[in-house]
Amino acid sequence: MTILAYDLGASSGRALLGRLNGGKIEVEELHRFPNDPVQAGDRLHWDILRLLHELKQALLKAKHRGIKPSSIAIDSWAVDFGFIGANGELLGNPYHYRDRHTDGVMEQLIEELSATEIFARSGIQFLPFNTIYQLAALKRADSPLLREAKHFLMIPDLLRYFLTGDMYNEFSNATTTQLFNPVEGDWDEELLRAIGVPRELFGEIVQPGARVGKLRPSLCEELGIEPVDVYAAAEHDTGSAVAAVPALERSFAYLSCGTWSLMGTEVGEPVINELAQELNFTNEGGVYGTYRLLKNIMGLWILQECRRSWERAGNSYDFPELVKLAGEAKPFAAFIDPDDPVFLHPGDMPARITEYCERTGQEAPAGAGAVVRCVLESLALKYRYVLELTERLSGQTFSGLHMVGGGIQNILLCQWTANAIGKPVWAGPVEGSAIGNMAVQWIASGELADIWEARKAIRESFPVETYEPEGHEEWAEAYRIFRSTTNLAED
Ligand code: LFR
Repeated sequence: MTILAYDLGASSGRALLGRLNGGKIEVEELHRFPNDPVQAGDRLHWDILRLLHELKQALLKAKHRGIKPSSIAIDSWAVDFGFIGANGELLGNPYHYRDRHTDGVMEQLIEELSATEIFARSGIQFLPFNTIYQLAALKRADSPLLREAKHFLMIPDLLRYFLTGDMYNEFSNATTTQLFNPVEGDWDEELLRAIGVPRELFGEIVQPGARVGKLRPSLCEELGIEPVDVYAAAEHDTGSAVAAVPALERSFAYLSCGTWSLMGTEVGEPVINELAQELNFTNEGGVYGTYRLLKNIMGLWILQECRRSWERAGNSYDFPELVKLAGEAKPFAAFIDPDDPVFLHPGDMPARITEYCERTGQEAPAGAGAVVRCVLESLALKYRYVLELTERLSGQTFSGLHMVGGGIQNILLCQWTANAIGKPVWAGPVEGSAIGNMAVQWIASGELADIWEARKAIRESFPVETYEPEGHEEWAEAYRIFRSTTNLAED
């Protein structure tokens, strides 16, 4: 039996086929496609109908190969959404979370409600693009979308609705809105009241593993295929990625490495206290009652944007080339804090790195190799910082770090992370989110017993590369300089 997982990232999407064979998982890429946001006028949008088109292309490819998946699930990046109107149709095109319409809104809402109140109700870290601030921004701008909206659906909810005709809000993604109250286990009416968005827009919350419909008859007819069961996965890609961490021990640290770097640990209960708020950690809902106590780190986004800038200037590099140039550049020449707000929005990243270095009294890196080296070393050092915070907040000590996701193909980053944290890195699997998505489908259909059996199967099915730390002294010294130039507080 073959299952199908759709995993949509902020820069590309893919459809993977999965099979379970004597406890071993086999995956195969069926379809891969770019996910290019579109600037239209003043707003940055997701091309949601193009994404739906690509989901259908995957179904057609399966059909042409004579494959009928027994189930399907979708995961994607978090926080973004669309509205459905009274006639059941999508209103407008979903905005991209990096759009500037939320500028300043988080600060205003904190002023009105207090950070303590928002954090106590949601347990979610303060990121300016969280759904709560996007909705508040729409309300403040008196958006016609909000006036006409009847249903709020997050990106995978929306695509799933297009596929099945049924509307549900999936739990892991719902938590990222910062409007879900994990203590009450439902949408938070006070926060919704505070932003002036009607509670009625928000639907029933379903858990990862719930069966949430079948491909709708009109779609089956259009594509000439049979109906297939659709499940909710952990529809937040990070939730699926952490489900796929091949850990043997119950307490482990992970880094889900893609456009974003998400670092933290899995916990049984949300950690909502003063320290978590002060360190700006989040408690995102996960699979089977777990939460992810983690922190967002800007991640490979900065390099993706550098690459686009160089391309616009007529210099095209691919990633392996950039990593090679970085390996040849001078070590520890300049540092940035990847989480400085100047790196959040799309734009000329090399110029922003230069400005950052000038602002902090450093010589700016010159040339692609030096820039990439600066970014990768800074990321590795920021990982050490956040790992230390994770240990402090969770009261645990980790013997190493699990890395999953596309970013682990960058072996320099994996090695430098091991060097920076002074502990081994275990890297794999690359397709973490898609595999975690599949694991939940197999658990739902009874083919795997639970998440621990799934993690064991993942461990036995995919290569996990170990990186042992090297260069202890130099990295310890670099960390000291990184902390003082980037002004990161002492623990
Ligand atoms: C990673 C991710 C992060 C979320 C960010 C924005 O792909 O889902 O977890 O904070 O994208 O949605």
